[in-house]
Amino acid sequence: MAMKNAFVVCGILASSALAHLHEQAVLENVHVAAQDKTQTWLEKYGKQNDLGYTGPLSFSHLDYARCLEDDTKDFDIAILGMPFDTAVSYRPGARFGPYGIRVGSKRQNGQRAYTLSWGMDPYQQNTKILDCGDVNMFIPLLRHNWMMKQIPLSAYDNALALDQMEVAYSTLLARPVAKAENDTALQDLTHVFAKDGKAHPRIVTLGGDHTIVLPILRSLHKVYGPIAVIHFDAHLDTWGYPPVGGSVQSRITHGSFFYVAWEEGLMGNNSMHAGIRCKMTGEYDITNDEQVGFKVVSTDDLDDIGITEVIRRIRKRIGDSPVYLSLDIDVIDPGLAPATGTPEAGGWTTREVKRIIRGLSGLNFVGADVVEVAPAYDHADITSIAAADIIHDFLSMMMSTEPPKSRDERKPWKDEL
Ligand SMILES: [Mn+2]
Repeated sequence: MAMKNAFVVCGILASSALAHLHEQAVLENVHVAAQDKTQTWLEKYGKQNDLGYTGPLSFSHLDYARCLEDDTKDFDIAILGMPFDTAVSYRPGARFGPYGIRVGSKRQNGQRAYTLSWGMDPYQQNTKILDCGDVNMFIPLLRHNWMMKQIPLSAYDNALALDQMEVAYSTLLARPVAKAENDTALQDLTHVFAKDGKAHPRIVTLGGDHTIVLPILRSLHKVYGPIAVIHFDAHLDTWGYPPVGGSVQSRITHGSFFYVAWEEGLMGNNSMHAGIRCKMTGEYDITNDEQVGFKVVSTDDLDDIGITEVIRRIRKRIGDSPVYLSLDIDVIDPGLAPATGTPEAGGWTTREVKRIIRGLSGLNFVGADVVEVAPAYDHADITSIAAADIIHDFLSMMMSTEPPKSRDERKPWKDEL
């Protein structure tokens, strides 16, 4: 035993001496390099890379461009922020949503994006994804005679804000796609549904309160005609209001925009809600909702019929229509996504929502969003991280021709003998 211990001690001494020599060599190397200044950072340490907690803020560290003013940048999928929150019924704060979701995406990047759930990496699919910044809500100060006048713009005038968002969305939709048209590497059939027969980019929008979907649907309608909607939300958002105090604009809120979209003929009659659990005035709300063109998968339906049947019902109703996916973060339980304007207890888990999204792959998506993230109510970025992760799923979903197989289907489990 004593002999054995002696060997161990010798071993430790030898390895510590080696470690010391190594450290000294590294230090001398650094010293010499600093003295002669011949080695640049690139030569010595390589490429300057952003870490999860460093670098400028763009979604998942993607290239960032102000695409609305710069038409030299092309893309297949654009990330676009809409920092609008002046049509909410309860807590404001979703104007910080695009910023919050980008913060939540900091640990995501294009170098390590493969997941076991998908069996793919959305950044390696011959598809150009670009963060196009936010719809500009710039408020100019103009000199008028001797007075400085502040011109009321979007945060003060919702009609103007809705027009800004529609113009911004339409501007990006009209850009040519980056990749060759009809490239089958991407599940991109936009040219099949577009009235002009051309491929159009797809936009993933960061909200903003849910009202932003009205100008988005107005833009999409000009390109595609009426489309179906898959709507993840705790609330119906199809409530129609009479004008308050004679103001037509006051009818357009984050709880009524689908009703207005229906009045304007922007949607087909085969849309679908998923995750509904809000309190209603009664069955009338559902009758009204069906008139607007929706059917409901409620939060509790998931327990009763299971995820596979939830996915089957949504897919069957949407069929081959071009479809827009809108996800209100309040579809997730407020325990897992507290930072939202109108939280409702007893929601789906983030994992359940992500699994349903995977099951929707292969539908003809023309655009998508995550809305109602209000970071001021967050804890440790939990909601923003969930929202950013869901958008990562959206990218994979929009590029897939069918739902990913489970890990077990891809590579059957074998018990060890
Ligand atoms: Mn909503």
